[in-house]
Amino acid sequence: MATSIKKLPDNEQVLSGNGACGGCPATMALRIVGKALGPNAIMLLTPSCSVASMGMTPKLGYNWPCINITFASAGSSAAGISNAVEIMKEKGRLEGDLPTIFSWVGDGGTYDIGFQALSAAAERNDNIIHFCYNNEAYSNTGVQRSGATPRGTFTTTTPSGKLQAKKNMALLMLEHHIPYVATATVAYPGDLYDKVVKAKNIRGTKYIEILAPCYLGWQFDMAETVQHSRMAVRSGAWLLWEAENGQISFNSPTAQIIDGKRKAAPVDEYLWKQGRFSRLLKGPDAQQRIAEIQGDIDREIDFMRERARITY
Ligand SMILES: Cc1ncc(C[n+]2csc(CCOP(=O)(O)OP(=O)(O)O)c2C)c(N)n1
Ligand code: SF4
Ligand SMILES: [Mg+2]
Repeated sequence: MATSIKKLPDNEQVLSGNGACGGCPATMALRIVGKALGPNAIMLLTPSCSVASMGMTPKLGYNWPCINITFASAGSSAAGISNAVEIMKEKGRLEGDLPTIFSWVGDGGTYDIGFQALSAAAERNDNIIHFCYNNEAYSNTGVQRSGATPRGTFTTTTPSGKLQAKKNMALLMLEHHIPYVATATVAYPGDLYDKVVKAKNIRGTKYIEILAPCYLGWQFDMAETVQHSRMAVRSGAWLLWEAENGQISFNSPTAQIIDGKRKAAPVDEYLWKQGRFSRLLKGPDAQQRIAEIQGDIDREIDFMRERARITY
């Protein structure tokens, strides 16, 4: 059973008054992450909504030392800082526990622009946590497609709906043989909290990806963030899983969908509630395109069920 939201610690690493939109899923997720990591951490950020909304020194919205870096260098910069603090500790120049070094990066920065350095850090198994908050688009620059954008989505660079399926980034990270990989989303805060606590206590590269439904890109009402997050999981469009040392397990309610104990909700309702699919749903080939999206979801569920049976 995941930790109840009522039992989460009181510490707040995300301070009130930052510049994010109301109902921002990235900020919501970061708040939970902060409760799990605590204050002894160093945060790296690449250009994104989370940078745009954090404010400026001395009025930063995040209560950690924060470093803004280029997209291409999140993996290498985090690795460098992690190695530096370990050497400082060895030399007696750092007292107390080592800080957790973590990157907080969007899907554009993770799936696309920063993938190379992240892949290299994971292959070296550098002692970092990479968080990808995945709002399925480049939101900060006006909603362009990314490798995480699902098929059929309208963005400013896919005006007739994206034609390609999204890639399975968490699985790609698992194939780097890192000790911990997990997916999460804001509608299940206890699940997210538990996964971050686990990652914090594991040495090596940890990758946690958080689905972050964004009202701007997905086109729904700001107050509905959590509802969309929950619908993504219930329809199987987002799967909750974790892998410790390569062994995949699924978390509730995805576990019941994978086991066949619960049917995934048809994707139709999930699509209809989001403006980003509206052009597709009004087109003459709507049924065929919905079927393609449902096909992507069904294939991914079948694939992950089989992939979880493989250990090495
Ligand atoms: C090398 C480089 N290319 C493009 C940009 C412009 N840029 C700033 S934020 C951003 C979007 C990032 O998308 P994502 O990582 O998904 O974060 P989100 O905006 O969705 O929070 C882009 C393309 C940049 N700063 N640097
Ligand atoms: S555009 Fe989306 S991700 Fe960006 S600050 Fe607003 S709600 Fe958050
Ligand atoms: Mg994004």
